[in-house]
Amino acid sequence: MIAEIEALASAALSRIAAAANLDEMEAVRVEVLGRKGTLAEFGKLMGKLSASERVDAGKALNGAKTSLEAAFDIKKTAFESAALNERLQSEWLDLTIPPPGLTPGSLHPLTQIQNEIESLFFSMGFTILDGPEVETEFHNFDALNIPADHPARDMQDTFWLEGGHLLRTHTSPVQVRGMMRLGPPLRMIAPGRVFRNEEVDPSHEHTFYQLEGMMVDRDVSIANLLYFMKTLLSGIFKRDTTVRLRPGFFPFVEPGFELDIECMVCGGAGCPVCKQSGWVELLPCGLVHPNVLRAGGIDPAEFGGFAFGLGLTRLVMMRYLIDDIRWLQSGDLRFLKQF
Ligand code: FA5
Repeated sequence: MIAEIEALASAALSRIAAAANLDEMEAVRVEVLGRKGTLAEFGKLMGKLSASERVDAGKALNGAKTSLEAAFDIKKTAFESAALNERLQSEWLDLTIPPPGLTPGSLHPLTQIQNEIESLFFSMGFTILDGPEVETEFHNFDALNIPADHPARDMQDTFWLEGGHLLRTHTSPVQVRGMMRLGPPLRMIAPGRVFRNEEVDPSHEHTFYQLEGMMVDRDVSIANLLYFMKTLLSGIFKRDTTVRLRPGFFPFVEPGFELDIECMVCGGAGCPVCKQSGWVELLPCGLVHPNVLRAGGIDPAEFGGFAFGLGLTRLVMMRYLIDDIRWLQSGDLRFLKQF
């Protein structure tokens, strides 16, 4: 009987090894190990054996059972993990593939030009600074040589907030923060959003972008200022531009200039963007007023500087020949997709 059990076990082990799938293996299990299976039949015959034969046959039966169960378990685990792997392979999803039908977005034209100007000035040793959009009266006006009773306060219609705060009307307050934080010598630019309580028309928004620039050092002159203005314009337009420089009044510079660019939308012939004048105010600038240097903690007897306040939104209009400033904040995808 022992020999028969061993023969049965080894035949069953071979069938388990050869089974191609879980079903085939389950059939062998039921046939051999099941309640009515072959091993159970051997169990029933035990009673007919002598006591000593029963011990040996019992051991053989248990041994066969244990080794068959272990073989089943091992093979079952192998089948299950193969099935899992197959499923993982067939159901694998690449979540990084963009969904069909969606076109990728792009940077807003303003951001593109801002990035270009930032890398241009960064390459010339300028630091890029940021300032708060909600400003104090001190930084937006007083420190820029515009005291409370100064008529220049009316030049920029201000959105006033509570507690002496306001929405900054220009990026010039970042000059003051830059001087205070970094001290001289200083080369900085500060792009940012500014707000004015203005009538909106093809060239005026209530919310628009400027890019402030400032250089403070010993012996800074108008020649330095003009060099950086020219480098800025040729870097952005990559061709000759027609500009005109005229005196301009800003309390924080002395002397001050208005740098206008010939309107590129109409080629100087006159259109709604340039209010039929052929020129667009783009880049006011000048040499920093001593009072402003003092407010920034810098001694005007030792240091001088220039500053400019580029109309970034208008520059973008000139670069891409946009005939109405309102397109830029319209969120209209037909407009934005062109860039
Ligand atoms: C200023 O804001 C000064 N802070 C600029 C400055 C800085 C002068 C440093 C000297 C030294 P102004 O108000 O002119 O200046 O505005 C600067 C530029 O912003 C203008 O030339 C124009 O290009 C742009 N700008 C002004 N108002 C608007 C508006 N409502 N919509 C769009 N762009 C505007």
